[in-house]
Amino acid sequence: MPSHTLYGADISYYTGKVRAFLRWKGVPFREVQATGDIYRDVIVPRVGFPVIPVLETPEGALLQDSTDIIDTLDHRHGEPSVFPTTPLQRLAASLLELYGDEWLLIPAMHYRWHHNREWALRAFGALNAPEATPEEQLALGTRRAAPFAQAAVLLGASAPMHAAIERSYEGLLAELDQHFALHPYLLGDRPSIGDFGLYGPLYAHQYRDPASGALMRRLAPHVVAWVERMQQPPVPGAGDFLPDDTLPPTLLPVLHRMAREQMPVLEDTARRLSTWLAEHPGEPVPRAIGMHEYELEGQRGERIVRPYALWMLQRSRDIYRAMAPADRARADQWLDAIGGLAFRDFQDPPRLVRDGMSVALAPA
Ligand SMILES: N[C@@H](CCC(=O)N[C@@H](CS)C(=O)NCC(=O)O)C(=O)O
Repeated sequence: MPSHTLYGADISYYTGKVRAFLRWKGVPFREVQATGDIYRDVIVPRVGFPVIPVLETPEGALLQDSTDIIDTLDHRHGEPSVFPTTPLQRLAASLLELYGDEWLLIPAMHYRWHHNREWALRAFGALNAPEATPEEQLALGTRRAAPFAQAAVLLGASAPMHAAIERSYEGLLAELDQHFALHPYLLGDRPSIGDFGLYGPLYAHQYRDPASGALMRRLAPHVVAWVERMQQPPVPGAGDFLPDDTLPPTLLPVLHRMAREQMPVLEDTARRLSTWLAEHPGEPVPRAIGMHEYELEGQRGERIVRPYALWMLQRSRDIYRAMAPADRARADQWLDAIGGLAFRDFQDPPRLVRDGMSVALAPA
């Protein structure tokens, strides 16, 4: 079968997500490290802005955004799919993708830039200029990584929030460790889109970055084993989700955490985007529309308002809204058990499409 090309990097969150998916799905691909030359010659001219991962199909088409890449290839390459077909599992997997993609950015960026900084600067330099000396790489990495290091704070990891972020992350590790002691993947013996969403941060930052990896090995050996299973699936394409649309009880604390931490931010993001759209008719939506408060472990911080997250949420809301009444009743019971009332009653903004790293109004 002709090969795909994945432009990405070992240190990149969303490249990790896509790479693990391609391996599990058995899609042939080669990976090209996104060096400075690749950004200049391939990514920026063909995508229009600097970003990874980017996937080139054997036909020469470029796909950008881990979510679109996985949606497209999962569909194109057929069964077995990473999207459960039963309603509750499908919804839970989608919510966990959203949690991994958008919320775990906070601990992932915090640990990288506040506990692994020099290592990360060198890694950025080595990626950009593989042939340069270590000193040149450190200097280059320091320049190239500046926006990413600053993003940690913009995403919510200002100094007064550090302790809360670490409490929350260690709590999550403990919950996931209990879960993975009993199940190989989130929903049984097969990885779902939720696993790939969580894997981005938990592999590319929290397992690979040295200080974070040591923490994970100390606190959560079963999470480490899951990361390693995801990294090199023992048998690609094998395994099933739990029967009868079962959600393992050990997943409830994780979903409860998601509902508690991320859902209020999504609600406020929707309110702010609706206001912003009314005040800026016809204008392109920026990646961030101001700042808002958020709360973690009882501590209040500030972060940028990210409309993109609402496009991800819309996918979960579509699954919920399409449910038959009996399934919806089961889903509501389950959402009540995880504190998910805000999701049930979510005040959806106008319908959105993805527009690069932001969103646009869906065509009427
Ligand atoms: N939602 C996108 C996010 C891609 C993304 O943020 N990639 C990072 C590297 S892991 C990047 O290139 N960021 C550039 C930027 O934020 O300007 C996806 O799922 O692919």
